[in-house]
Amino acid sequence: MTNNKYVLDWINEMAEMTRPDNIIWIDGTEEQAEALRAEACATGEMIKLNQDLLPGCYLHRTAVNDVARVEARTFICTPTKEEAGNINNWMAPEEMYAKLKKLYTGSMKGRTMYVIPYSMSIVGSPFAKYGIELTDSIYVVLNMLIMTRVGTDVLEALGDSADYIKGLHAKADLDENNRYITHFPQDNTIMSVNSGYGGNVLLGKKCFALRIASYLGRKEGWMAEHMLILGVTYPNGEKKYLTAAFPSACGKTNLAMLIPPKFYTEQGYKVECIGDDIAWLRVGEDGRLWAVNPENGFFGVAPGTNAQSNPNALASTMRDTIFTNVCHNLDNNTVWWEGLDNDPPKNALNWRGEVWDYTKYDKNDKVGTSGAHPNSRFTAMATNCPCLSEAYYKPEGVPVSAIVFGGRRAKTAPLVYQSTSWQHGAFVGSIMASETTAAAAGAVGVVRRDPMAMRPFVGYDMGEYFGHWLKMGTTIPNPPKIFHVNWFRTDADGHFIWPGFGDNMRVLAWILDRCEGKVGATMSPIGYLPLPEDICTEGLEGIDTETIRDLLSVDVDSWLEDVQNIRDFYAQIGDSVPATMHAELDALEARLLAAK
Ligand code: GTP
Ligand code: SPV
Ligand code: MN
Repeated sequence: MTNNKYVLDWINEMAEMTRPDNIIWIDGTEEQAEALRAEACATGEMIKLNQDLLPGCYLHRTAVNDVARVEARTFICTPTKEEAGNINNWMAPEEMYAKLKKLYTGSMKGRTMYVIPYSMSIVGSPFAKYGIELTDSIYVVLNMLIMTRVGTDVLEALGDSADYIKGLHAKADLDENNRYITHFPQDNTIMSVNSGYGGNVLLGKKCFALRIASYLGRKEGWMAEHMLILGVTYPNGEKKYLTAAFPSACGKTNLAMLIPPKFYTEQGYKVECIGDDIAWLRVGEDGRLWAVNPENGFFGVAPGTNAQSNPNALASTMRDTIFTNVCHNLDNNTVWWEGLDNDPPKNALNWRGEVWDYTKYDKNDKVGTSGAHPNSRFTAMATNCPCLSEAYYKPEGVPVSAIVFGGRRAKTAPLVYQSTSWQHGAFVGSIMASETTAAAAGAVGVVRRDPMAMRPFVGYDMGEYFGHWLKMGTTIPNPPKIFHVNWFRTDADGHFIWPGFGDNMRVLAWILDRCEGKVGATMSPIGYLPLPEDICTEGLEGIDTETIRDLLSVDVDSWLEDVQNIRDFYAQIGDSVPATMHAELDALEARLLAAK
């Protein structure tokens, strides 16, 4: 399929190490994909679902010990530890290569190695970057066919160049004690072994489009961020775009596809999706920041997705979708997950493939008793999404008016606030925190600092990454305004106060009005807050301006506690945290103390 010597030599080298029985090149044709689906069904790797109800849809179950990203086993292997920084796991490249070599050697004996040439963003576009993933998993091939642009045109676009990202994935024994997700930024190389779960093995996604790309972005003067991209169309036809960075399982897919409340749609407002997880951002010739979605599909959280919360996501999964670790309804050979509806299947297998008794469900032991795993996912083509924007197809992307940071905080963070400048906005991003979710292995619900929602995804030192944000600000003549939101404040009983989902439009409307200078704000120690009456509550039941006032309140004592926590976190990152960030933190503390 190619004469590219760099590609062929590397594949030979990897095949000599892993020793597959066959090597198959993935050409991007439907015929080949269909043959692979049939093969995966024959071996039990995938289950073909009811083709009348869910045409082109399949179910896959990962190993029980392999259901989420594994941050503790994810490494940035730069020549020095300083380059990877204190927040990333680091190992010297030679040492990691030696360790991996043992795990890969002979690991594909009796298996087939698939060669997947793929592009992140539109093939041939100026922002496109190419990768080749070698894998022994058909599931990975079929997911990559949805999540990225795969095929011979990628090899043609690459030509004789050595400028591509090498990715090697082997399932090996799925041994969690020998599971490694490793990145060698200097070598443009990603190596993943002993896993079969999405974020660990679809190497174009977090490994390339965030960890390697963030490293390249710093070198080349652009940014790779864990952000959705959406467009709002106004009644007069004008379009505005924003990006938002929320940690894993904190609402990016939902916000990206939101359907505004009636009050807005009746006036002619429309929201369209450009991307739900990753944005590559560059300064345009017009002096604005422009965003492209490098992906081609959605790898979305299934639980909680339903006809009310996210009808667009649900519609996206109705055809040509791969479901992973959801519940299998045996009565009609379809799928189910918690939060889909109030009608759990009575004759079903849980995400482990065991007979499932829905009456035993205990929300305090979701992993043990639920039908679908809390981090079960759907892989659906972007083009399936009813609200996909025309701008999705534009190689130059969209100009960004606002950047929104957000986390899952039961307390402290208000519904929305605005930073006072790019620099202050970058600081607001750097102090983000969120309760942990099932998207990564480990405890759930623990508040941890997650700067820019990128803690697990920065391919170099976190302090340097802050520095890159500050530096980018000086290169954008007309930068986006930066905001912070929190949909997850709870009342005394632990219930979410803000209705969220489609109603988040009410907050987006305020944000975009602020960008246009159309609405006022009050100054607080943390930044600009809306006047409660400026958040529209028309048509909202049980929420009035008083509730909004409460959602916008800034509790000085809990913020001062946060300041201490941020100081500790900055210290953990180390000396590379820019002095500007320390100065912003001191200034925040001083303003909070003055307000006490
Ligand atoms: P990743 O794919 O892991 O990066 O996740 P994501 O950021 O795209 O999160 P997603 O939109 O899939 O939402 C994750 C969970 O948060 C789901 O269970 C949603 O139902 C829930 N969620 C999303 N938006 C809201 C909201 O506005 N309010 C509340 N209460 N929950 C929300
Ligand atoms: C996330 O965890 O942020 C995801 C899913 O988007 S994964 O691809 O597993 O990283
Ligand atoms: Mn994500």
